[in-house]
Amino acid sequence: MNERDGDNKNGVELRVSMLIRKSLSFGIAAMVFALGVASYADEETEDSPFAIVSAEGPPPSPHVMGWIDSRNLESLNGSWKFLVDPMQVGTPGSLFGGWATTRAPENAYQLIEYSYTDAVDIRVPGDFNTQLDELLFYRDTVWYQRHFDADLTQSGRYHLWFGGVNFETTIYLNGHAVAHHSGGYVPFSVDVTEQLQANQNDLVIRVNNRLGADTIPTERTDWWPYGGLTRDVMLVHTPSAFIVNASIRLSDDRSTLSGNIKTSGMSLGEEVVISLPELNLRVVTAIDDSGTARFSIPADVELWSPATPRLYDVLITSKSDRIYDRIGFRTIETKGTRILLNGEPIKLRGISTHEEPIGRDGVAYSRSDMRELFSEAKQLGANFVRAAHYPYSRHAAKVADELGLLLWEEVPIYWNINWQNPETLEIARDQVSRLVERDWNRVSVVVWSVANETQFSQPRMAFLKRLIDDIRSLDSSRLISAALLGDTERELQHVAAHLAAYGLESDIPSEAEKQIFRQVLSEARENTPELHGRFNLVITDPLGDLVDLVSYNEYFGWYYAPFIANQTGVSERTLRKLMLEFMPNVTLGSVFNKPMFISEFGAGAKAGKRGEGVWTEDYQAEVYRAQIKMIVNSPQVQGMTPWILKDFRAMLRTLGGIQDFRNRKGLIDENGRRKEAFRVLQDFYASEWSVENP
Ligand code: GCB
Repeated sequence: MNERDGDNKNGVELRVSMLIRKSLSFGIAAMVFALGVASYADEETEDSPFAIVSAEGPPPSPHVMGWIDSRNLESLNGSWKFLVDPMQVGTPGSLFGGWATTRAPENAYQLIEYSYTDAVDIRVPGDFNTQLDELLFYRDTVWYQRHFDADLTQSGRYHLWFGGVNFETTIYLNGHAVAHHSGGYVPFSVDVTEQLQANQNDLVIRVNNRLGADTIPTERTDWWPYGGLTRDVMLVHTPSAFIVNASIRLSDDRSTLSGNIKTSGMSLGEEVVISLPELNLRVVTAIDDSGTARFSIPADVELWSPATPRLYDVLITSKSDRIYDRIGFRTIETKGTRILLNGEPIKLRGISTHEEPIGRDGVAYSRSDMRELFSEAKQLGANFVRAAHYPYSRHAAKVADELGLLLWEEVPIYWNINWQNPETLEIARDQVSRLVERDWNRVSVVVWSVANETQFSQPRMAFLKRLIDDIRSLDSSRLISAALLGDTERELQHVAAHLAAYGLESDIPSEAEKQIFRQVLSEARENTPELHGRFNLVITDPLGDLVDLVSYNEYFGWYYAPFIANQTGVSERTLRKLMLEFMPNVTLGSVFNKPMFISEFGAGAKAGKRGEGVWTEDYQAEVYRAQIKMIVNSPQVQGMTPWILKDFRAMLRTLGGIQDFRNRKGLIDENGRRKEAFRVLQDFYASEWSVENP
């Protein structure tokens, strides 16, 4: 035994005796727990092949490893072993010694209270909530395990690459905690060259999908917070000197291609070559002292657009490395209240989505899932998709590039965020920069959205400004937006006053209801705008100053009537009927000289339910008709993404027989059955409103 071992042993013994003494006052269970901790600590010698460096592990590489599909990869997708751990007993240091490695009893007397060998199988990628019935609502710790071999005959570096893990994870390779990451949905990688073995690598991943007041998103979301290894897992081999990531874009005047190539291990002055064979372009550049190579070259490219989704082969090579992708080029900008794609005005005929496939439960994780979902958007006549409310897998933007769909990508800063917590801000900044670094070459992506329906406050402004500044410094070639909420209380008061005035002229309300309307009007405050038959809803949220596209979520025809009914006592039926008639008299605008965008409107309908009233396809279709009239009457509005393409799972939606934990605002149901409103929107998108658009 060498001196260091001796020291360790004494240290362990001291800890054991202190823990036992402490535990006596708490009884046997506490003592067993103390021994559990101590025996785990005993394994923490550096000589042990399964030494745990720390329970949490270091952060992953700070930058996204880009161009991933062109690299030397071994997929670690497939069947993994899976353990559920609601009591956190697998956490290293616990009573059971932690589950960070695969262990089996050495003899009949050894007590080990977990086994990966006998555990259930689970598919990666994919959420765990919908793979095992009992886990649908589960929000806590789980463990994944698999073995893999690595070909260590090649020199260079090995990296574990994760497309996204929801929501907090520690990666253990051969017993070492090699990385810890918080914040789901975005890719990260870690260099594991030092920990990798040729045979039988033991990869164990702890995932916790619990969300709280300080996480992003927070606990309360109107979508399913699918947990687990929801995206691809891969072992990537690179040379020692390698290209980490690269961005390439077209200049605003559409004359020049320029970009940055970020490298690791390359020396100053080393050559990097960028080529676009179809354009006969080849640029030679060199690494600067920050390890980055930059280039800029005149180019006459065929522009990408929804009508002509032209992509080019782009190759980047160095002495030791080579990466490749298919990339398109276009410009997007705003001019006053217009949006210009490739210098031409465009209206965004959009639809919102969640990352769920058609006809199967759970998260959409494959390219074909995304192709099927986005093809349905194409069938609708859309040229734009709002990928709400979080980053999707990398496949989404690739499919959109190919199909010719413009894309809005978003981070899950949704409803109530703890704006004042610096750790929450760090998670958000990490999500934003990883999303941008992953998709900055995706021509389809034209909007980065930093938030959805967040209430005004100074801390919120500071938080979101930080994110917007981060994005602008990483990528200035796209529009920034946020789905705003407006001043809901004031707006509802105005809407109520307008409906009252309108209702007095109508046959719909009863005499008693008209009496209430008179009362509402006489009580209408001074700040109610003139009741001249039109209602101009004007967005004033100061966040509008910081974004390029002023987006607004509104639910005329769906949510507003029950609120007003509760306040006034007028029946919801009357209010809904009046509202649908009144909506064409509403104009949506903002105080900013910027394009406005309706990022949500919608109504719930159960597919196949026909007739009168809410939840019917007929009512949903009526809401769409009225919304369309309202939007056509709003000159500042340059596009929209109604809520939503497909019914989606949501814990908020409990109504049995109708919702059954699904939000029913889809234009198609979960199996792809189209509702009447699909046809209404499809007809509109084929109409004159969008005729000049590509
Ligand atoms: C919203 C939210 C969205 C919800 C939707 C609804 O405003 O942005 O996440 O799912 O309303 O259906 O209420």
